[in-house]
Amino acid sequence: MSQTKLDAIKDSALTQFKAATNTKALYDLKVQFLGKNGSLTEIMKDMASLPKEEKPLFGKKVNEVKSLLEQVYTETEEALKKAEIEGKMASEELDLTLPSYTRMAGNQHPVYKVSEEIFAIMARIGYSVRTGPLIEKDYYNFEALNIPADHPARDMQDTFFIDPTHVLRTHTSPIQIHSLESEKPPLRIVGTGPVFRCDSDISHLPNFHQIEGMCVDRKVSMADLKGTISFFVREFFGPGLKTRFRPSFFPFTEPSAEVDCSCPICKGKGCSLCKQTGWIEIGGCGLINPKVFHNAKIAYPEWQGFAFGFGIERMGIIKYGIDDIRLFPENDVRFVRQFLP
Ligand code: 2NM
Repeated sequence: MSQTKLDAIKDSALTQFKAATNTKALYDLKVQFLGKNGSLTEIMKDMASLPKEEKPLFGKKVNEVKSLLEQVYTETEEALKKAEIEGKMASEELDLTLPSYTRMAGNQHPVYKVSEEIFAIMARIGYSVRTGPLIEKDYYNFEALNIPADHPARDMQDTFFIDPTHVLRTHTSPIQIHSLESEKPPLRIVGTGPVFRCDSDISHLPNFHQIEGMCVDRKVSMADLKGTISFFVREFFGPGLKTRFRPSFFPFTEPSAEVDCSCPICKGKGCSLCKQTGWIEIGGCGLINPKVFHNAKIAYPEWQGFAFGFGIERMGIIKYGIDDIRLFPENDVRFVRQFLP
């Protein structure tokens, strides 16, 4: 009886082992026949009912079947594994000659690079950097700066309004107002960051960057302003450059001036950048209007000050000979990578 059963198990196992199509199915069969609760373990329990003299022989036979099945398992497993690997190799073709993915190195944007250069120069004469919100109350962007309600800059045509009392700041001057309100003079700061104007053509971006310096101290004159800007221009563009101040008007400064420097490209001889004039306009400046101090509750004339402003893209255009301001927001790596850190 036990012998017949053993033969049946052996035949069934061999047939099924050979029919297995993958290593997983084969392993499941191994568990089924040779495992801890498998058929062969079960049949060993039958030995208890055998006559004593038959036990050794039957035990031997079970062990023979066990060895045989283990051997057939190992061989079948090897064959299946080989077939599985070959199947994978055929279906998952890998072209080792294909160029790999490359990871491009990052690069400082020229606006960032020019900003850092300017901060470093101004830090040497005691200026530290301030930033501020991009959305400002009408008051901080215009009113506090003595820009009257009917000023053209306050028109919808020139300014992005968020709602009737909030704008995207059109200059970084509101940063100076916040500083005047929250810090105590003497002050030497540069306010910087993006600004926004409804303006877009080949030489104007709706979103560009500014840097504005402000010095507030007990006695501040136009001479201090000219000395500071001349120092800055020589440090930024190179030694030997001249600076020129032309009378102008801003509501927040009195007197006010436009700042020109001798053309750093042709050194004043005349070229296309300076339109043959030898001079190039880089920004504006002036002595802070007493009305601005009054609005910010700073005691004038005990405290006096000067301020100046530059467009960062424009500084880069002049220093590095960039011919189109629209390259700045385009973020083409071929442009950006020409300004290594
Ligand atoms: C400019 C030109 C002239 C300026 C003035 C102030 C403030 F808040 F102190 F009054 N900040 N920036 C200023 C003056 C900016 O940019 C062309």
